[in-house]
Amino acid sequence: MGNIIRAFIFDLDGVITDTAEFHFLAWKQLADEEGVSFTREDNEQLRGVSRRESLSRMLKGRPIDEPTAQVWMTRKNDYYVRYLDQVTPDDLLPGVGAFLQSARAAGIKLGIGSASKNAKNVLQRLGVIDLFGVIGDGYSVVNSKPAPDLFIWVAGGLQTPPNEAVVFEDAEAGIDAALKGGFWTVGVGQSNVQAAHLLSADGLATLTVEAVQQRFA
Ligand code: B16
Ligand code: MG
Repeated sequence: MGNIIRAFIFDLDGVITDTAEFHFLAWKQLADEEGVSFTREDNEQLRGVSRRESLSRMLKGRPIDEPTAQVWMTRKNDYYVRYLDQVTPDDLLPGVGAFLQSARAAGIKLGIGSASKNAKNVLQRLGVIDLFGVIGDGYSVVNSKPAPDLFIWVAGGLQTPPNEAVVFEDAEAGIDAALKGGFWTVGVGQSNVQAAHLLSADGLATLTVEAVQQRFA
């Protein structure tokens, strides 16, 4: 008998919406103020990783004491949260609204697994927060992606084992986390990564719920 897919768990930034530009502008402001060089290319290394790990990557090995790190992260987040005021339902990535509605109509449980401590704020502004039964965010677990803990936490909340759930992720750290956790995985915009449990797609606009279910059945 094949697998029954009962739950979909979505990463937020890069899958549901694209807040990477706001993260970049906020880190860039902090970096400029502190005389640290930081480019758009550097920002690509920060996708999907926690705020603390993002700071380390921004600093590229430059030492920082922990109290200063905390102050700098608070400053970056203050800048970032100001940009979130601009987020509206129009900022859902293409195909996301229709895909979520059709998954719900098919009786699939929906969850979020985001590294961001701002995930609920963003989902609220996008107007989709009520579609998700469980929201795992930057407060939910200690070990962030690439540890599988966050997705397992969400799957537990949805009362669905990993082998009956699909994770949708754009970042390498998140794809590693999902595969390590034993989830079926859709790699969004990651056509170069290949694994037995992985389906690559440009975005939700190019997928249907049935195609995802059939791929992992
Ligand atoms: P915050 P995701 C991630 O979101 C972002 O991709 C990453 O750039 C960010 O550093 C991380 O959230 C933490 O965000 O500073 O708001 O807590 O892709 O896991 O939805
Ligand atoms: Mg992401």
